[in-house]
Amino acid sequence: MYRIMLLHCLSCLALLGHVLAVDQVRGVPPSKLQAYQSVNGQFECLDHSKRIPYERLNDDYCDCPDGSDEPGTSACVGGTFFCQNAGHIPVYLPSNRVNDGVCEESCCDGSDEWLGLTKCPNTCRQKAKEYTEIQGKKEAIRQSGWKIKQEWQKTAHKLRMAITDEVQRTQAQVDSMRINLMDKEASLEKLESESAAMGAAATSQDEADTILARYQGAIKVLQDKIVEQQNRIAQLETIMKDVSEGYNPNYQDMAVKGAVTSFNALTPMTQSGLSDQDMQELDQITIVMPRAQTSTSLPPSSSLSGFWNHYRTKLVDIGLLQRASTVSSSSSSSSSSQAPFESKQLLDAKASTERMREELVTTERELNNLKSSLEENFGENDVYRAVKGQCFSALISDYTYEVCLLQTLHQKSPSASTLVGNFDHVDEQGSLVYRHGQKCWNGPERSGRVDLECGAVNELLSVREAQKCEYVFRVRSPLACSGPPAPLSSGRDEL
Ligand code: MAN
Repeated sequence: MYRIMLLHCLSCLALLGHVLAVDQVRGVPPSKLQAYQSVNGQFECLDHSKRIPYERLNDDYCDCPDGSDEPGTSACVGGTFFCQNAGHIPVYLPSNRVNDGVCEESCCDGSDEWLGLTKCPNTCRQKAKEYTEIQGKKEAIRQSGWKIKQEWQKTAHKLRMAITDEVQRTQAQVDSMRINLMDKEASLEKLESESAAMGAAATSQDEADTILARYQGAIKVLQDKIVEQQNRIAQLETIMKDVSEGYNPNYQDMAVKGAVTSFNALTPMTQSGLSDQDMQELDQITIVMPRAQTSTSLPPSSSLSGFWNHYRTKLVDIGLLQRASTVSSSSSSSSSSQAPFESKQLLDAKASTERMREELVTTERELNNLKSSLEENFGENDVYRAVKGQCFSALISDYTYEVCLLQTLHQKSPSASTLVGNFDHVDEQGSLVYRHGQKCWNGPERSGRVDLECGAVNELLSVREAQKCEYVFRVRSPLACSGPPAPLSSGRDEL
């Protein structure tokens, strides 16, 4: 429509363009005016690609490839129009909004409709007033948010210091635990070799037990035979005694006389090989020495080995056991599969060494957690560290959503509380990323992102499910408030 009307008004447009060119070129910011001055009646496109007669500036025909000859019309595709908005904030509009019959809200001086197709009142004074009020409120919020954020930063600094101390303390603890463990392992190793030696002794003991049982059986049989023979001899002795006392020497029986003479010449019978005391000892040494499985009742290893030596000596003394070397060498292969002997002392040492190892692993894990906490991105001056665990919620549509800073996100209904995610990290934009929430039916695990904007308090503004089970939380918080704005630099287009 503008083009049709323009055809009817070409002469007045040319005139207007020429007049404006003297002091100000329409649609051009003050900072660029210099480049729009006529040089020998020519305008040089801003990309220096060509020069055109000055009258063709803003003539509603696009000459320059970069569109720079039509800053005040909609002739060039993708061009921009500078709206000065004196007294308020200048803006750039897409050039297709120029003279389109609509008063642009942002162009409060009405200069976008300069052709007069629509009458646009200058509302910049009112707009500036409203803007100042809004800015004042925003600034007040920024200030109080910033104040809180600075407090949080101080808290975060203290927390960091405390964690740093804790790292040093835990590191020292880990170092000394490592040394203690090394000592402990060395003494355990010593105990283990002692125990291995003891195990060899225990092996000899097994052999000895077997031999002992065999000999004990044999001795008992012999002992019975001896008793039987003694009884026979006693009977014969009685017979011979009767004969020697009652025979008739007058018969001159030489055989009887010779037997009686030999009987009377016999020395009295000696004792059997084993005395009663020997037999008692034999019974006593049937004690079977305890093995590993009954270790809790074992005597201390030193007394145990003493006992075994005594036991072995006794067996050797009474001739039931060969010297230890011959027994153990012949028996070592048969008992090699048995469990090694372990004293209570060794078992205790093993258990306490294992405990020390476990404690060391736990403390090392704590140390690593502390160290990685110090390396984590907790935002500007570590500020997020101070707000961990602060929770707030809002009822949005069907659910109450809860944000726990640096901890969890939940979606709650009267009947259920669904974990949207556990805190994972702070992304490059400063948003809090939560992951690994409850799995969606037929979908992924829930996850969420918390976008922050400046506010005097923590406040959940909105939640949207950007994709199924992926939620974006909009939160106001002092966390997003910045310090005072930098002073305005000179050479800006604002007035
Ligand atoms: C629940 C809510 C929704 C989600 C569906 C997925 O209804 O958690 O936000 O989209 O489950 O099944």
